[in-house]
Amino acid sequence: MPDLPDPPAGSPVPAGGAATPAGGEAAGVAPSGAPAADPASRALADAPEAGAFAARNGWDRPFPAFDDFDLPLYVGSTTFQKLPLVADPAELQARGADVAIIGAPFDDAVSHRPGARLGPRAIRAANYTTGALNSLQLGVEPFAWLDVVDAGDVGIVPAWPERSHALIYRKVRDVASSGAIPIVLGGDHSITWPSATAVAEVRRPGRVGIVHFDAHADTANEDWGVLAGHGTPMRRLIESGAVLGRNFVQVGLRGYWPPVETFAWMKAQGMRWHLMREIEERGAEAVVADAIAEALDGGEAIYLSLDIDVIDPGMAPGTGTPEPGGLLTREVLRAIRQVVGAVELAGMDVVEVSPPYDHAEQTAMAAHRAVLEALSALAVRKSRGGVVRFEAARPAG
Ligand SMILES: [Mn+2]
Repeated sequence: MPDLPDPPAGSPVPAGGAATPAGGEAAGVAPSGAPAADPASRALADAPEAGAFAARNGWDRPFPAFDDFDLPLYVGSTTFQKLPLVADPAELQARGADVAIIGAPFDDAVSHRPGARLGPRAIRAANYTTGALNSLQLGVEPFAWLDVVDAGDVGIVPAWPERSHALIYRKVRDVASSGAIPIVLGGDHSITWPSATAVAEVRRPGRVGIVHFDAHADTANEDWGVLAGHGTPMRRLIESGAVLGRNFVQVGLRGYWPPVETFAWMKAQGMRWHLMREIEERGAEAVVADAIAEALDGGEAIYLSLDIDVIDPGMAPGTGTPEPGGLLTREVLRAIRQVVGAVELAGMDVVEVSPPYDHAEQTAMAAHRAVLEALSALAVRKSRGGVVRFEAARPAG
């Protein structure tokens, strides 16, 4: 905190402690209503000069001003870390930003608890530090190296999933086409279908691998007959040709879903997955290292999809389909540093944060830090002369 400047000479803090309210009893008002003759009088005229009370109470001191960027996160602008809002694709293109945060406040496709539509706003607000952040784990100030902006939310309306998915696809494509890395805040996991499709289309279909952290495979053919549920996006990505099955790697699966026939389909696509049991036995770091190699087996860059329910619900309860027995928050944050530090990141999403089921913002904070860990790892890459932006990007259109 900056030091307050010294108060001006003759600081008008009332002598003798608390001020007596003006006009109060025994305030020394002359019977005629004329100004009191006594210089110590606390009385004011009926129409005091502007600022008279400020001077009396000490509110005319030259207090410091702060940029919005440095103010607390609960004050002022509601963008991610109070970063500049750059929603216009042409402006984004001209600016040449490294990363753009996008909100996808959509949860019409959930199978159980709703609420993830409120995720982007909660994630953006879930921090107590602002300004020039300093990553202690990576020893880098992410915003000193990266130009990060907030591209705003997709203009979603409720109960129109086809429109929502189309608009998510368009906005992510606009951002990716500008060369900036899109980091999308969900929203339920169905948003990964349009989001990763857009990134793969800009980068080159079939050349983007996916590392997908989740308790669930999300590779069902349909949820109660619906093809675009939050249990189906990974199958749509592979079926449509946006992503190859052999470059699609899942980490953290556990629980009692999906059924055996779905795993048979996944195997037939060449997909690879790492159960929670394997992480328990080998440790997260070794498993994530394998996942990176598998996703890059033919891929050039990686799209990272983080379903917050990969974290144990004891640490991340604010989610729609909680599955006990998951990763620790610290393991997930380390895994993100590991992935982003090792590969070219093409895009990322953080999904399934449902604030109504959260406690003490712990799930929103985990999601927020997941984004910061990715940004910090990108900053390390750039500080070492590495590539962050996608320079071969084609113009939006
Ligand atoms: Mn999921």
